Amino acid sequence: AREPLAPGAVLLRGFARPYDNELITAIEAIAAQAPFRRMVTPGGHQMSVAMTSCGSLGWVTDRSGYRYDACDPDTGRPWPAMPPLLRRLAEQAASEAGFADFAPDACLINRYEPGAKMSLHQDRDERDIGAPIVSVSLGLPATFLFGGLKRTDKTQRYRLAHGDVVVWGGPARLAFHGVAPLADGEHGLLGRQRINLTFRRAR
Ligand code: MD3
Ligand code: FE
Repeated sequence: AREPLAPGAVLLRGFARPYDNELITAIEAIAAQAPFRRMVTPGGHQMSVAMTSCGSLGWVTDRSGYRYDACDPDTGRPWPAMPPLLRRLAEQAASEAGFADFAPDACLINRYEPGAKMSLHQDRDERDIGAPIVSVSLGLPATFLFGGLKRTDKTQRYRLAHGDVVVWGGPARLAFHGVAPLADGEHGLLGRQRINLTFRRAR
């Protein structure tokens, strides 16, 4: 079922559920090679969300700025490859939402523990803003904040639950968005955490 959230944003509720166990196994294998870490923003704040990446590029931040890089700065090695299951899921979701030839080259993996949040921001480090971003939520539910093109625009709240996939393209692509502090809870597969995958075309 396709639910439009906003112009350009399509929610596919439960789209990833049939693959949840395999997705979690794949994420564990990625994290064994490129461990989750809490990075520092250019402003010097340590993020509450722990991150890793897979694919030919990974998103990183440090005191010098935000960027996509082919190597994990913590290990010096290339990011783990994007498992075919993850790539296919992202391509299928994009296609359901009207983006026929989405070819992600980066998958950022965010891990939230209770209390972790993501402040309002835009995703604008990708070269081709015409490509959508596909997000996959696993584990504990989160309150997602979705605003407008200006930071001060009013935000709407949506609950994103285990297995939900959202495709963000068109006019939604540059909207400000964030995640409210994660409420504590226990998820049957992931325990006290939420994992979010975002598939991107970085270059
Ligand atoms: C709307 N992640 O990694 S996913 C991010 O739940 C990020 O971890 C959040 O924002 C998370 O950058 C939200 C949903 C999402 C992702 C990218 C977007 C919504 C978006 C880009 C543009 C507009
Ligand atoms: Fe974002």
